[in-house]
Amino acid sequence: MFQRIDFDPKQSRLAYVQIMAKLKILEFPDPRLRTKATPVDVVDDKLRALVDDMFETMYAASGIGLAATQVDVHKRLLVADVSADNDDPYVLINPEILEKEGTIVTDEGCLSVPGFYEEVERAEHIKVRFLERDGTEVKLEATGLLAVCIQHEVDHLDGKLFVDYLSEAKRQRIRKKLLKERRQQAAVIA
Ligand code: GNR
Ligand code: NI
Repeated sequence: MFQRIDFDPKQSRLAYVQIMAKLKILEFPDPRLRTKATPVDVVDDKLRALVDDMFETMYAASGIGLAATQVDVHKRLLVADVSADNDDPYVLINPEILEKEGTIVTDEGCLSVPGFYEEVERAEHIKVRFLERDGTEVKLEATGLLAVCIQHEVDHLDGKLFVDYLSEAKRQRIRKKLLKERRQQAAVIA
């Protein structure tokens, strides 16, 4: 997102500064959430601007993670911050989960499935390899909520949602409720 700040008559061109922007989050059952994201090939300023917008969007929605898929950008990139004070941000570009160990059951929610929380079983410890926001490759051992969050976000990049782990009946109930809410919201706006 860019905002025009200045006009330089000598150079006869516009000057811009970058400003952050909150992005729209896709909601289940939007078919775009089923897209498999493709790897990021260059980590440049344009990608870092997207990362900043994703953090702004995630913090504004009080989420602990956000995958690019959720903001309709189908690149392999996610942000996360599971800290209480929103002061421990992680950027994972082209994440690959190398190892999984143990199991943990968490009451999961998703910004793309607003208002629904259900138990999901995941690995409790993971080892993940990714590029950081400066493009350097790192490996991270994550445990507990951070490990759960990264697995939830990598699922998004593969077009998968936490509701896919629930029974067909539960998933349909959630789908119907969300569609009904959206119809009612549309009626209020009209
Ligand atoms: O904000 C979120 N909370 C959460 C809680 C338990 C397990 C996973 C998550 S991720 C979710 C944000 C989100 O939808 N990320 O894709
Ligand atoms: Ni989610």
